[in-house]
Amino acid sequence: MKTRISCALFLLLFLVLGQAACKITPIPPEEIIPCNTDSQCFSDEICISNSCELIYPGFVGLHFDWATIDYSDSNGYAWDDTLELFEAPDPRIIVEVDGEVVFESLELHDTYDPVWDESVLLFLEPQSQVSIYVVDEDIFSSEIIWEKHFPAPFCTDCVRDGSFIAAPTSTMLDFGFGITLE
Ligand SMILES: [Ca+2]
Ligand SMILES: [Ca+2]
Repeated sequence: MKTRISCALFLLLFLVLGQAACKITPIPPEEIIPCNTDSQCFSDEICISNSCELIYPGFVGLHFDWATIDYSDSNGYAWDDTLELFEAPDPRIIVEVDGEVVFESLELHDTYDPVWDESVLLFLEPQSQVSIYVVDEDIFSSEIIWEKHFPAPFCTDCVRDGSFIAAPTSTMLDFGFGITLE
């Protein structure tokens, strides 16, 4: 009989203390900040399934469609001389991440309106530095038609929009170039 009372008291004490302990240290619910658009997230985040997620580290796809190149280089001369047979450039795209070449497109020959239709998938960290070049490949060297060095984190606005608008330069008149989050 005495044992039963002791057990009952112990059980009661356990329940009371347990409840008290639960009240003292409640488990906080996981904080979820819902979103409907990217603008509700921080600049390095994107809204996915109503949740703000960090963009990097992550995969980004670059798609190079086409370009329109001016008839002359930055000095006003033809891209190639008679040694190359044709004056039009021989454009190729090169992508570097942290100074290392990670992608080279096909070299197209003698065209001011190249169409590459090529893609590359990059795994980028928040601090990754990306550079993109369009070069005219010559027999012994190459010359830069267009270049852009993106500060880290890589083009978060482009990733959100799924596009990149290249400002025209004197040598590169237009550039059809897409950026997508993969
Ligand atoms: Ca050249
Ligand atoms: Ca040429």
